[in-house]
Amino acid sequence: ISPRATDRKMQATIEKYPRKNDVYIQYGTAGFRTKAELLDHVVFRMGVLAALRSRAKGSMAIGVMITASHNPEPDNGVKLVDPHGEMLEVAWEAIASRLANASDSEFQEELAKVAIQTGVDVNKPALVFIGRDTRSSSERLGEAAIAGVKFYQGTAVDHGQVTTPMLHYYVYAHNMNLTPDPQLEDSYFSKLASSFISLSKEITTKKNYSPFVDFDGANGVGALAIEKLLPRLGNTLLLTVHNTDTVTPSTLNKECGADYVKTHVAAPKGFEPTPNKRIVSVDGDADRVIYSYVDSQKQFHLMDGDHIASLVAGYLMEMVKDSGLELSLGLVQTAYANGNSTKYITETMKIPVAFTSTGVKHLHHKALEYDIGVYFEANGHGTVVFSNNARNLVLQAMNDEKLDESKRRVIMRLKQVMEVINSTVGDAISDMLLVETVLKARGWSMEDWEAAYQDLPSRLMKVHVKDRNVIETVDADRKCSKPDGLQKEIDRVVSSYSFGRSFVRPSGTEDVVRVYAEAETQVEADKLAVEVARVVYNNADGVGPIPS
Ligand code: G16
Repeated sequence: ISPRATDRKMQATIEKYPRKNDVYIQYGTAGFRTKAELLDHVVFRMGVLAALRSRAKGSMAIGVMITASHNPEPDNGVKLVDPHGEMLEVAWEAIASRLANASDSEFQEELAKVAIQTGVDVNKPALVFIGRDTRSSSERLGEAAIAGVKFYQGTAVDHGQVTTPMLHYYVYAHNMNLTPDPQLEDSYFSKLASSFISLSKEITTKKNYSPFVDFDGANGVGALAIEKLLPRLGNTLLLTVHNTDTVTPSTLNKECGADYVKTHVAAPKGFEPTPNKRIVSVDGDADRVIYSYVDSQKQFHLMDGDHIASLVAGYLMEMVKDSGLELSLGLVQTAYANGNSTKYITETMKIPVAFTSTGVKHLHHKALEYDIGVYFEANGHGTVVFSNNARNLVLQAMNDEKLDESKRRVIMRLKQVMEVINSTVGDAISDMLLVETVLKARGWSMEDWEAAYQDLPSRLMKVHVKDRNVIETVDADRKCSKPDGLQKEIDRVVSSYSFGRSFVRPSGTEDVVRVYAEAETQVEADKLAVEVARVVYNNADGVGPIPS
């Protein structure tokens, strides 16, 4: 295809996926996300862009994932996966937005400009992997993505219903020649299961650890994936799987799943929790995980991403010390991290914490600055990344015949832990296996884990406004720079609460402004959240009922 050519046949294909309205859509926190019926042209164009990106990356595979993750079923979304399984390079997000917002008649010209600007060789082959969640609109949108890839003369490989992290892994494994394409699924599950089983065999301390877990699949693709993993785990982890209805559209993420459990601070519906038994909830595309349990007094306990981060970082830190390896370890959080978690991690565990804006792409990037970078958003999205230096030192040490036996054992375990982790992106299933490994190694029950530190009471709220983009933030989302005067008002409100902290930011995935508040008691945290939500409502053209 000549990038300058405008062709009638091509125009006819473009018009099969017409841009139905002129509302601007932006590549946000996790790609494009909105009502599914508004997305056909966006997904088609992202198929085109993925083929272009593949050419720009020497014909390596690029991923296109159709999902709206934690959002309600009528929504959908699309995000691109770069060659090493990472999120799309930030500079290309603007290109994606440009193509998505071009009118039908301008699209070919805009595409030609992008091809010239990025200097792609349009004669090179292009390969795009497509994956989708279980939403009723996802199959149709998947076809639109395939049509987009073909439009730009690329090869589309449809991987069907997969979790987001599975697609990230497939892209990485293909480009790294780790496994032949027909075995990608098998390789993903075998890698997780075999490393988890090896770790489980080695760890003998059991004490208060029990292998029985209730798994909440959010009625989404995570429920399908876990069914494939289960037979491979034998009796190392005894999961009872709930919320597996991937056929009835209205059930997805409805009163269950990681986002529901974290936001409502409540057990998922769909089954009766057994007292003190661990509940593992994943979200609609299984890239987030939240632990919880209900005690014998029917009191609910939440173990969110902050707790997972401290558990995992503490274990890794101990291994680094015991191994004698010179490796830097740090943790990355966002403004949503509970104040007490940050205090515990920095003051008690003595692990440095860095802050970034919301969005795993920001955290991932920051985590790469350490040899071992642990990052988790409070909502359960996160993983651990290892530098080349860390990987090399571990491999060298394993082959060092003079190494003391106890150190060798620690290093072997560290290597297996690296294997169980999906470092390309947050992966609920891999994260669960990691948490289970640490709990087993520590011999901990949920109560033991929870005893590490106590969360400050907090509350999350959503405020509906006319245009959420009037709110702009700085300082890793912790301060509001626009509209004028809003931050001053928030500071005034917060100053009258003991241990009060609050911030607001426009969501990148939903049409709302998010409000976070924490304070000394739950009553105060709730009150503070409502007060700040009203400040937002009044200063940023709130719509609908006044927050209460
Ligand atoms: C996505 C992002 C996360 C982010 C979440 C909420 O998650 O990948 O990093 O925390 O959206 O973002 P926002 O507050 O901007 O709406 P998911 O699981 O929905 O893809």
